[in-house]
Amino acid sequence: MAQRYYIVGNWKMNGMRTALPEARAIDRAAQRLPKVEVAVAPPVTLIAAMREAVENIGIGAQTCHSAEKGAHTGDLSAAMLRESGVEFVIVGHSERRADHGETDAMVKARAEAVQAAGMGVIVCVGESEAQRDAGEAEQVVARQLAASLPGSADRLSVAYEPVWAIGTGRVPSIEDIAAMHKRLRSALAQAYGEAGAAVRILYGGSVNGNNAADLLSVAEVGGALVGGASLTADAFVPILAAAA
Ligand code: G2H
Repeated sequence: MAQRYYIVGNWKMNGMRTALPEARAIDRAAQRLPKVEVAVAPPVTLIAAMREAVENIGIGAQTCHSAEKGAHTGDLSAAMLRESGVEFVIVGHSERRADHGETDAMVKARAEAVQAAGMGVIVCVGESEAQRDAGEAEQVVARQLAASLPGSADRLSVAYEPVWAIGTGRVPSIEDIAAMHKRLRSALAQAYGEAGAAVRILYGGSVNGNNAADLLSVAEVGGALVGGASLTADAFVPILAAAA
């Protein structure tokens, strides 16, 4: 049976209430494409309104704290996010790692907190351009993954996002993506045994309506994490159609 791709829009720090019509249009498209699992992670400020606005897509958050509660000004716990209507959380995005100093250990703790709150989690990993140029991409990403993974494969997805491909319009070659995803699959088997086979590995970094079909055709690519091209239905729906 053909696989059901998981296509996740990461809205990052974009979207006010004026973006709700885009969410509704994406939701209508998702209803027409039941073979695709569609989700969007909007800014936290939009979660409640999106919960009201959509029926056919999952709603996620872009990060969370690992603690249950406490003196962490500005942070949100996994339980708080779940109560706000979220079904999954992205952790370890390279922008969080770079802008907020999130380490592999912090990412692992956050992933475990998300799972403990009963939600799905997407753990992001990816190499820098210098690491790719030095021929170290696979080792770096495998090491990052091993240190960032939660103890359980429960409702876990992994997103491979080369840092140099994020928002740049550049993507790795199909061969490089295939090699990396194969490496990640074996790392998941090492971490979880048979349970690792159920973990979806998404590709992220400059995915758009023109390249989605090629990227999704790569072995072990189970979906996509999409930034800029998920902000409007016009840009996102062609990616969903490519996954159908
Ligand atoms: C990578 C991706 C979404 P974009 O960060 O996670 O963003 O598709 O804009 O490169």
